[in-house]
Amino acid sequence: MTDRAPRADDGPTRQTQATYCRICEPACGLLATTENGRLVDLGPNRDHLLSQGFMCVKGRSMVDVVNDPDRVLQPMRRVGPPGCFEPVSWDDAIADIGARLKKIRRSHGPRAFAISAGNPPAFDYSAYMWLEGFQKAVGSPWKFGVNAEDAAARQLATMMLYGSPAILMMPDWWHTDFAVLIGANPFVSHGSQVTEPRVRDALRSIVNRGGRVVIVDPRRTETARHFEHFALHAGSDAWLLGAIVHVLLAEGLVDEAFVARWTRNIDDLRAAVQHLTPERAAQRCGCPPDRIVDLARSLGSARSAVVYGRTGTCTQGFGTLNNFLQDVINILTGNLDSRGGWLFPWGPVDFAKFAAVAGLDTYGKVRSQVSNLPDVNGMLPSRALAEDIMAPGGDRIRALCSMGTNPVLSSAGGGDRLEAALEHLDLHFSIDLYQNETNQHAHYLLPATTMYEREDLPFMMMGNMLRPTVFATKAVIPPRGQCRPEWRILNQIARAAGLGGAYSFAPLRWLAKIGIEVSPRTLVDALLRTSRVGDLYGLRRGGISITKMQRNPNGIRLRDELPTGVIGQRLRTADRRINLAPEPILEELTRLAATSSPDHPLRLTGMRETHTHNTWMHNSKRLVGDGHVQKLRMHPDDAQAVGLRDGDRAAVRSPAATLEVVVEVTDEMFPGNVALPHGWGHSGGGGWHHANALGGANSNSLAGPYDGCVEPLAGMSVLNGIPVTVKPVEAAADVAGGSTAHSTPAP
Ligand SMILES: Nc1nc2c(c(=O)[nH]1)N[C@H]1C(S)=C(S)[C@@H](COP(=O)(O)OP(=O)(O)OC[C@H]3O[C@@H](n4cnc5c(=O)[nH]c(N)nc54)[C@H](O)[C@@H]3O)O[C@H]1N2
Ligand SMILES: Nc1nc2c(c(=O)[nH]1)N[C@H]1C(S)=C(S)[C@@H](COP(=O)(O)OP(=O)(O)OC[C@H]3O[C@@H](n4cnc5c(=O)[nH]c(N)nc54)[C@H](O)[C@@H]3O)O[C@H]1N2
Ligand code: SF4
Ligand SMILES: [Mo]
Repeated sequence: MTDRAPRADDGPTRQTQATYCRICEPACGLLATTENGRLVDLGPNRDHLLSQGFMCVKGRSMVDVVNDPDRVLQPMRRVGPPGCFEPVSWDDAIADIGARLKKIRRSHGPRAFAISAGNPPAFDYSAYMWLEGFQKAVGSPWKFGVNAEDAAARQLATMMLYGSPAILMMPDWWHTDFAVLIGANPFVSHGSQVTEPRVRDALRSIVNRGGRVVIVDPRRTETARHFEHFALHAGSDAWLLGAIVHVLLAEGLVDEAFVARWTRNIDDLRAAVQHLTPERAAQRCGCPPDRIVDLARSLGSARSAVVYGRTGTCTQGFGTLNNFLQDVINILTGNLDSRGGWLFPWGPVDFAKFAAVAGLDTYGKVRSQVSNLPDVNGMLPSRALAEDIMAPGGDRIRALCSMGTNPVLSSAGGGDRLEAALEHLDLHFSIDLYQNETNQHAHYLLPATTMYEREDLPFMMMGNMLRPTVFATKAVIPPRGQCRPEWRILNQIARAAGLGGAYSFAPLRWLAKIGIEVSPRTLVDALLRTSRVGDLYGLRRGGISITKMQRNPNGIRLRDELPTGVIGQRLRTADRRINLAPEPILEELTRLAATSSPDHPLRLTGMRETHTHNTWMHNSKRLVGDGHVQKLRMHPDDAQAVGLRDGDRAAVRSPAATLEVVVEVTDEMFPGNVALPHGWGHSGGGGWHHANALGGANSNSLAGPYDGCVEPLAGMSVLNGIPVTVKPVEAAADVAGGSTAHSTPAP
């Protein structure tokens, strides 16, 4: 460890320890300062091999979360209406949950139980593994989560192309000559589905080498301001991407040798994009056709190029098609598996193989009961949870374990509906740091440790790095109050329910029944030590283990760049080729052609802000001050057309609901498009007081239900390109009251 010895002026127990942040994907190396066992500061770590001194304001604000007086620090049992809880001992809570789960499982079968999983536990090396184990131990097929508001479309496109939804392709930004980012804002998000804390430097390096970076976005974002901005209408990306493919094929800007060796069905693809001319696409995108042709030619002629997309193109009416076409551009131009292009990931553990062995690389293996929405990588769209709790007939969900999630605000399609449905559960226990809008409806709140109260390593992120590096941390402080790590809570409940433990593999559950509890450390250490870079328990000198990684919290560099020329080993399709024209994609292209130009005035998109993080960091005043207002961004022309000025209150109306918000008039918006940050509208009962007081509205209430609010292939929630009208509040007769915190269903 790099702990330094205390100095005289430090006071007796002031210590600094190298650790890392687990709020978002860069996993920045940080220095944590503690005083008498209390976390007092988090600062940048210049010696960390990946972040090299970078950290953001959210990372530092985690001190406020750890020490937050509003945190739940002991188990709580519901004793009245939503949000009404009293303390209970761990023993009583676990015994009661176990007994009730056992009874429900016996009377109604394992299908009466479901998991609801959120984003933060994905950053904990053990939490998701144990949740999976708990689900397997109960024997339930149902895991709901926020993947359909995030990455399911990416994963499904990857499965269609390369044979597994668990392969996560990487943009080689450190070496490319031409980068197109579509629907991503890494200067704010810090990069997603790629772990690279120096993402700004990586993108700037392209320009410094004489290359180009083009940001395709309806908003002139914080990233777009530094590079070339290509503005287009929200939801029109499939037209743009399809037209680029059209031009590449029409003008022969294709790596024929690569395409002949590794792909099939290029002629079917050619026929399917025939109608996607730059002229037709330009009409839909709202941009000049020449710009599309220029972009296609630049991509086709660059020495190396890579198209990368993220949530902006995933959470759309054509999310899977968008992702598929992005990759087709990388493939046709010879940039797949080639330096500076779109690369297969590399890490100690090959996640695609691991997922295949563990049976996790699924699509449509299970479907939600009422709406028949498919799982992707084992996860069902969160929007289906409410209706499956209320499902008519005997097969409804009666018991729920939710962990680190807040779908009342984060999920599309009706927080109100979900809140009502949650009241119908016979058993609901939540493992979280806070009482939030969702778990205020639970029967039990079980307090989890924060990231600084547990040992950890970036297990999920290890395979997403542009510069593969491993590191691990010890706990920085002991658990606050009675908080426990998620895996331990799940093991204890599984045992109380007579299931042994929360293990995916039956032999481990049997061992647990006779009192032998295998820990996450033992399991993950075994995976790492026997991996391609593992120490093989002493047989390979220089190999890794968790102990060695904890001794090197600044990182051990495994490679300086990702490998290329590995496609032969990495494709998981049956014929070891890429099908450029699978049937579902051809059907989506037909559906795209049949869409008409929208007749509503405006398209709504989402956006992220530097100082906010989904729904859960709004209780930190350092991050979100008292004066913070959630604002709808609107172009001056659009605002003027309906008589709105900066700071006015406006009614935003979608086919699903109407919200009242404050308008920010800004020419960063592409005319015809408005943007509203998500994660607001807090009403978490006695939970996070500052967040509750901040106001704002739940943007996801606009996202459905209405006809066309779900993408058909991956079940994506349409969060970008929602048809809306915006009017001054006094002109909108259907808005109730003067509060921004409530939505009214559209008549
Ligand atoms: N500060 C901050 N950072 C975060 C988060 C946060 O909440 N706050 N959340 C984290 C999480 S969970 C994730 S998944 C990542 C997400 O990482 P990103 O996807 O990089 O994050 P966003 O800022 O949502 O970027 C999406 C972009 O898509 C644009 N967009 C919207 N609609 C369209 C469209 O129709 N077409 C195109 N081309 N673009 C469109 C938006 O204007 C926005 O700029 O961020 C992570 N980082
Ligand atoms: N309109 C719109 N909606 C969106 C998005 C969008 O771009 N637009 N983005 C979507 C995306 S990408 C995501 S990832 C989701 C996020 O959706 P969710 O995961 O449902 O919500 P979060 O706000 O991340 O909050 C999760 C909860 O985790 C708790 N938590 C924090 N740390 C820990 C921990 O260490 N352990 C445990 N057990 N709990 C913890 C917090 O207290 C909080 O209550 O939102 C999605 N919703
Ligand atoms: S960028 Fe993400 S990982 Fe890095 S300090 Fe900020 S919140 Fe933490
Ligand atoms: Mo996310």
